[in-house]
Amino acid sequence: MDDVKKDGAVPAAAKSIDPAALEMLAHADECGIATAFSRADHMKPCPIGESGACCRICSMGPCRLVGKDAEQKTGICGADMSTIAARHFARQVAGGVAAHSDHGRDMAMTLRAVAKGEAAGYKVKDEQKLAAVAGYMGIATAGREVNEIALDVADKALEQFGQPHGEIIYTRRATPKRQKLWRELGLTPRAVDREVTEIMHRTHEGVDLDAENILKSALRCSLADGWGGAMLSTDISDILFGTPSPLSSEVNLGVLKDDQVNVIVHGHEPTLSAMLVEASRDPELIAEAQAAGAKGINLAGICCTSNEILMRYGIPAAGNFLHQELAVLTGAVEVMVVDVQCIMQALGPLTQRFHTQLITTSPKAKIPGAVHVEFDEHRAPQTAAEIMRMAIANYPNRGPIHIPDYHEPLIAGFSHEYLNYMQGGFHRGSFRPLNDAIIAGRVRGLAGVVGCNNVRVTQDEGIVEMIKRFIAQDVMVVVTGCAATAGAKAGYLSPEILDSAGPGLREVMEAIGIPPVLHLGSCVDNSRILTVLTQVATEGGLGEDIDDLPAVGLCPEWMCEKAIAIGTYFAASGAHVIFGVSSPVKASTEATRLMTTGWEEMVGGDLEFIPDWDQMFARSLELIDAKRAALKLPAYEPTQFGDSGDSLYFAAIREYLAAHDEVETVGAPVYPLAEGHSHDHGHGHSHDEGDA
Ligand code: BF8
Ligand code: SF4
Repeated sequence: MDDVKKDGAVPAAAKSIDPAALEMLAHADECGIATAFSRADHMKPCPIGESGACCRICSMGPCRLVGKDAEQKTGICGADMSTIAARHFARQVAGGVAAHSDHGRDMAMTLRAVAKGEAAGYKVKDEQKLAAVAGYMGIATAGREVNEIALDVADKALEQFGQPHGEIIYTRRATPKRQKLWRELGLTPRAVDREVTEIMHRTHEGVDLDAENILKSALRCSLADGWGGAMLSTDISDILFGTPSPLSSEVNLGVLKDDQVNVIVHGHEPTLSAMLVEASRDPELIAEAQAAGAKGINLAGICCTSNEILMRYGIPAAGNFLHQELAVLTGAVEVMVVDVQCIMQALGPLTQRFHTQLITTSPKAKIPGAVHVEFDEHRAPQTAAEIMRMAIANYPNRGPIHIPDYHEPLIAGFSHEYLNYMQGGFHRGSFRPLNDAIIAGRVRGLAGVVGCNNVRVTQDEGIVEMIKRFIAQDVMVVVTGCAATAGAKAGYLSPEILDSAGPGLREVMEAIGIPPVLHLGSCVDNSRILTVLTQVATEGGLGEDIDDLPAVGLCPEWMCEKAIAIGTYFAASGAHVIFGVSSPVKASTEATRLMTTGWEEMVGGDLEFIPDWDQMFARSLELIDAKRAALKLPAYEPTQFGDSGDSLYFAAIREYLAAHDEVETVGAPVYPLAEGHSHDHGHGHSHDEGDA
């Protein structure tokens, strides 16, 4: 780590903790092919921009405030360091909010097309979720057809982006205390587009020149993401593709098959990729693949598109953000289909060195070197089949392949709904068991480990270190995005990991029947964490709001603006948030103070940047334990628990499942899920009616 930070260059062995990545990087060197990892060695981050000390808002600059007295200097217009850093930060928030929310808007557009019967191949898959969302939105459901309700939900969702009056409706899902606080502080977001536009206006040259005020508007804008665009995106994806429930799959580059047509989906949206899932299982297309000499069609994912189809269909994940080039380097990928976000332009020239065909699908995201097959929800199944045929036709063009033999089993597919169900049954879902466990000290606290990969730090190291240390210390962990994939690649989402958990945590997880590290989905699904925390806060015994909870949110390897938006909305929702890598406002003591102690006083949460893993972990426990103390809960005492473990019980079930297919496991612990066992809960656990 230290070598990493000093000169920006990373020694070969410290580029990743993932052996598959190291093997592929060595292979890249042998082939003389550059990757983000090697380019980073020759591209040091600009220390002025990195720390927030560079302003390029107008053409009198760029103004760069440097030197020992940098904080006493100003730009040509007189803007000081705090304004420059805060303005840049706020624009990062706006960029992230725009990205997540535009994704959410597209989901709403798809739902609208489905409701109007214009989107062949799609339907409302989870009617219960539709009913729940209609409930949040005040839309009547009694005596109405599914598509009628769906149309109203889609239109209400679309209103959240551009409504001229009112507040974003999902802010009502926050605790009453939080809603009141936001109103008093003027932080309740009004409409997504308005908040993003307003940030762009405020941070234009010569408008908002008060760092505190700028950062306050960044808080409000971020809430339009967490409780707006992203939350809508999650909900509508659940409505269209099913609310996730646990299933098993595999992760890492070893999921690519040397004898099958490999198709990788990469990006963020589930819309087209869900159709590709269907196409990959279409007997006619499989027969065509076989006629081309392959054994079948193998679909795998990268980044959050991967998470979307892993969570709902069990499609394996080939890797996270920094695996995108490595996947192409295997030579075994016939087609890489991308939609939006986190797609490296390097894929264009890289795929041209292999037989791999890069296919862009969004009118918003084209890449030189790619073929563009535009996705249109009105003819999605045809588009998916067309793409599959391109992949099949490309199979015979394969050159030498190099697939690293690493693939880990994982369990994914957790949702707020499922956790509710696991803890109380469908008709009396609750978080009581978890709350009681936290109160008793069996579970010390909760941690969300989320976000990206970043070549400036060792790939996956910070994420995996945090997960490992947290569960050993009886802190229950939820993961999303590339952090979830990182944890999975290192084996922390596998059924066996219970043994690495502390005694209290293990006892509770065995009792509830969930693992200590829960995969909650893609990055827009961080909204699921807001929902979970809100329910834990309102369940009773742990205060009244998110800022009372012994919980912390970490983004050890953050890379993009979306991560900044997420960190900010968690802080605005009352959570303590710690990011790694480096602080984008480091150059300003005042901006740093405002986002830490300033925000803590205002909203109860804050955003800190701690690049050192040991310090990050120590600070996390300190924050968790301070909340426990404030709640007057017993101090964490690991030796008290752990004698009532159910390992024999679990071993017996595991053995049974290994020998029996198709065993219904909803309502039973997810741990012993047999290899490859997954089933479709798109209808919201309707088979559990007897549970009332
Ligand atoms: O939205 S974690 S690198 S893939 S931004 Fe991108 Fe970061 Fe990965 Fe998912 Ni999230
Ligand atoms: Fe320089 Fe001010 Fe222009 Fe920024 S807005 S570039 S600080 S003159």
